Order: sequence, then C-alpha cells, then structure tokens
Amino acid sequence: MPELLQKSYRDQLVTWIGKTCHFRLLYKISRDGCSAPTFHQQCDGKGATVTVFYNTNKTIYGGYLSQSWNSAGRYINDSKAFLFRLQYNGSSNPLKFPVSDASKAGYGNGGYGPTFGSGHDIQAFSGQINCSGNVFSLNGGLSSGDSYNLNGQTVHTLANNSLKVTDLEVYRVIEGQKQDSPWREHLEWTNETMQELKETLLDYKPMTEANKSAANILLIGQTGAGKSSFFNSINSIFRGKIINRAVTGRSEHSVTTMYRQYEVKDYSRKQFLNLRLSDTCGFQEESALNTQEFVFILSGHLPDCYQFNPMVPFAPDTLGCINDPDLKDKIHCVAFVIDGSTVDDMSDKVRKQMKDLRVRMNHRGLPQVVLLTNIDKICPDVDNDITNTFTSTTVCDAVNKAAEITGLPRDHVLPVKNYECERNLKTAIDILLMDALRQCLDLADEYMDEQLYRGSTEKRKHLAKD
Ligand SMILES: Nc1nc2c(ncn2[C@@H]2O[C@H](COP(=O)(O)OP(=O)(O)O)[C@@H](O)[C@H]2O)c(=O)[nH]1
Ligand SMILES: [Mg+2]
Repeated sequence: MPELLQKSYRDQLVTWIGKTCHFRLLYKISRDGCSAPTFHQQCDGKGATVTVFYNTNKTIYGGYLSQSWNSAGRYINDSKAFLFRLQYNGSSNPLKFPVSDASKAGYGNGGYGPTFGSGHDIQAFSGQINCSGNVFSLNGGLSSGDSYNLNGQTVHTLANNSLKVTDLEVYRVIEGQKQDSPWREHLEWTNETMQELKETLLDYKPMTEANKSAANILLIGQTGAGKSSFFNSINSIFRGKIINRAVTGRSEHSVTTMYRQYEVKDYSRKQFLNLRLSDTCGFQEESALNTQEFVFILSGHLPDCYQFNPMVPFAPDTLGCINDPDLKDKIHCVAFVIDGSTVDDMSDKVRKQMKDLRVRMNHRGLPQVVLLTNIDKICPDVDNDITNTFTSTTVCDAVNKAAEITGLPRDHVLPVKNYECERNLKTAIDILLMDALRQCLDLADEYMDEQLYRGSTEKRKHLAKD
C-alpha cells in the first residue's frame, strides 16, 4: 500500500518543521487496521511524528508533535507542535496553526488514536474502527481553537468538519536527509575506510614465488577514457598530494604512444607498492589496436617504455623484446577503462575491438574489470558529493550499460572518479579509486594462483614421465 503523502506536501512540512528532515511511515490505518492499541504499539516512544488525515472531501490535514506519543494518559508538552492543513477540497492550500497551550499539545491515551490539544482540537478515534467501502468513519471529534491558534479558520475550513477518512497515516520525522537504499553494497565513506584501504594496498604481496614480483594490471580503453588519469589518481593518493606523472588530456590522437609500466610509490613508507599499472595507447576509431601486439603485452613480451610504431608492429625480433617471459612479466588483470559519459554512444567498431580482445583474454582465463570513469560528469548529485555514487540511478544505468557492452558481470564494473582539476585529495574519491584497485588485485591474485597451480601440476606430470 503506497504512502499517500506526496513530495510537495512533505517539502511543505519540512519547511514548517524548520530543519532538514524526512519521513518514515509508522502507521497507516488502511494497511494496519484502525485501532488504538495498534497505533500506540507502532508509534509510542518514536520521537517526532506527523499525523495526516485524508478525508472524503479530499482535504488533507493533521498535526505535528516534536515529542513522542505515549499511552500513559498524559498530556504531551510541546512548544514546537502545530496543526496544519495541506490541501482543501482537492486543491493545495497549506496553512500552519501553531500551538497556543504547549502543555496540552498532545494527549497520550492507550484507548485513543492520535489526539491533539485539550478539548480536543483533534481526536481521531477511540477503540477500533472498521472500514466500510474504502471509508473509515472515525468516532473522534474536532473542536477548533482549544490549544492551537487557528488564526480565524474553523473546523469547517480546516477539515470540512469531517472525520470520514479514506486513510490516516503517522510518519516518524527523522532528522537529516533521506538516504536512498544503494544499488550496490559499498564501504563506509570514512577516513578509517580510506586508511584501511591504503594499508591493504601497501601490504599487498602477490602470490608468485619470485621475490621481486608485482601484480600487473593493464589499462586499456578509448583515447580520453581516463587511463592515464587513473594511474595519476592512484599515484597522487600515495604521494599525499595531487600530481600528474602520466600525461593526460583529450586530443584527436592518443596522448600515450608509449607502453608504460608505472610503479606507485608510497611517500610515507618510502616504498613501492607491489603492483604495476600498465598504460597503453588507447584504441581508436581509425586504427584498431593491433591484436597481435596486444597479445604480446598480455604475455609479457613488451618492455617498459616501448614506443609504439603503427608502421612497424612489435614482433619477437624487436629490440628489447622480453624473450622468455615468466609469470611475473605477464599481465594478471585487465581493466577496460570506459568513459561513463559516452558509454551510451560507443561505436560498433570500438565494441567489436573490445569483443575481439575479450576473446583473447578469456582464452587465457585472464580476469577483466571495467573502470567506469567520469561518473561526476553524468550525475550532478555525484559531482556534488561522490558518496552519492551508489544511490545515483544514472550511475547505476551507466554501470548496467557497460556490463551489457562488455559482457562482463555487473559487479565487475567499478565506477570511479579520477582526479582531474581538484587541488586536494578527497576521502570519498580516494575510497572509490582504491577499492577499485583492490578488486583488481584480488582478481590478479586468483589468476596467479591458478597459473602457479597449473605450472606445478605440469611440472609434476613432467617429472612423472622422466
Ligand atoms: N571529470 C572527469 N574528468 C576525467 C575523469 N577521468 C579523466 N578525466 C579527464 O579526461 C581527459 C582524458 O583523460 P586521460 O587520462 O588523458 O585519458 P586516456 O587517454 O585514457 O589516458 C583528461 O582531461 C582528464 O582530466 C573523471 O573521472 N572525471
Ligand atoms: Mg593516456
């Protein structure tokens, strides 16, 4: 059964109450039955409430108490209480009536429903009322001006002098903005979370047996999607301030023309993290990324700082080629970097390129994620405050779209916001970025584990044969 109190009336009540708050339905007679015990069971001791009557004349009226309801037969002292009318005979017509005798603002009686004022200004009902048709003929009473100042209005203009209602709702008034339920579970947006993530990444050690190894994460995607920015953002977090090591920017052609394996240094511990982020040239409309070159990257043949040359693709006899790469040289996780603001109009050509690459990766059992960037650009709420990421339906839609395009499961699509023009680091941005990186490392570890296991069983088979 839907809540009847519409947005504009909620906003009006918030204005009258005078502080940021929202409402949670506690009791509704069409849903819970119209009975005094039920009302008290669900509403006593819950703090501030609004009670709203919807009568058959389409007039909406009621009362606000900043103090809890009780069943003790006691008046409720409340200087902030008021009665109100929101709608009269079907038209919006808001009026507020402040309490004039605060000591009798409400009346808590176990045998009564919601009751306001001595006399009483509004007594909803006593005992139990059955519904006839859709109408509850409440057996209470209206008597204007006992403990509230009606400013010249009467029970007729407040409520058509009618307690024949289609519904009556009691809402709890909760301070602060409403938190919509998130579309994905997420970490808390606190400094502690940020510190914990930082330490997890600092303490990270990959599963390879080689001593000086690191997890290799390859960033691929369209030019301008935010690959270099992602590396810069991660680097900035561990640097403690915003810096731009990898060249970023939008241009016709990819700014990055070199294969770079970036290490991340932590400046507080003065050590490198055990991970490398590999930045490639972006794939573009005109020149499809050479698939063979891509496979060389995955298998660890390309040296750091290799300069791509579209005229002469990389080959095993290219100077600097790593000839016999082992697990530590290979890529352990691939992150497709996708611009969240253009995910809707990604060309068929780019989609096809991605699909082709995915075939190669799947063949190797290589884990893949999507880093969905620019989420600040698609949703003003997120732009204002990154902690809105997982309640933003726009971001949720973009995540779904990216999952559909890539064929990856939705929970492998990780929304991030890169640092681009900020002057200072921000906790929530850090959390989103580091959590995405942590998930890449988890997948990289799984892959390495699998490869090591395969390697050792093959070795054993080999030994058995000898
Ligand atoms: N607003 C916003 N801008 C971004 C984000 N990520 C990257 N950019 C900007 O997009 C442009 C291209 O990014 P870049 O990292 O060079 O893309 P690359 O070609 O994939 O390396 C730069 O001007 C960045 O500042 C993001 O999450 N939000
Ligand atoms: Mg780049």
